[in-house]
Amino acid sequence: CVHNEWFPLTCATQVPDTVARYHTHAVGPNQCCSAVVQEISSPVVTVWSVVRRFDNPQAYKHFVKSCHVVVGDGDVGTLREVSVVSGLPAGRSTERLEILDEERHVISFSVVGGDHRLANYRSVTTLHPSPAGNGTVVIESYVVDVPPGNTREDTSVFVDTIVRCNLQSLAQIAENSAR
Ligand code: A9S
Repeated sequence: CVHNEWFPLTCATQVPDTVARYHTHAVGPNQCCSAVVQEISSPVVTVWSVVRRFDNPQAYKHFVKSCHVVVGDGDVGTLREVSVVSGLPAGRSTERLEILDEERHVISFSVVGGDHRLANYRSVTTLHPSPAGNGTVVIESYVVDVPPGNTREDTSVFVDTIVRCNLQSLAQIAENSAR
């Protein structure tokens, strides 16, 4: 099934169809999907300069201890190996760059391996100029398998929390870099 009912609910701004398309995921019977929206008081170019660095997720993702590119040079298909900070139910994650659109400000990656429970995770992050002023609206949506023994609800609460943390950290970094 294709799931995008959240879209008009979580995004107060008018988003063009070309953008909505990126957040429309095919969701399998044992998967869940959700999205997080974050307002940032910095221009799109500033936020994009942080988000576009597939080789440097630790710049704003606090759960990432280190990251090494294993194959590729930043184009689609590049693989990174991420080490996770201690205290999480994971040690490492192997991730593939799926979309990097420098004009539309879209980045997407999928999880292709690792020792965690988020199998078949895929996210899409898009940046939009905020309608009021020179800020940015970030939309990050994802789809993931519901791990055995968990509910769809557990899974989206867990993942939404991580994504919200990442986007709040992104906001702080982008807002501070402008000062
Ligand atoms: O890295 C992201 O953009 C988003 C998420 C949800 C990452 C999740 C994670 O890296 C942990 C934080 C380690 C949590 C993975 C792949 C699995 C986890 O269990």
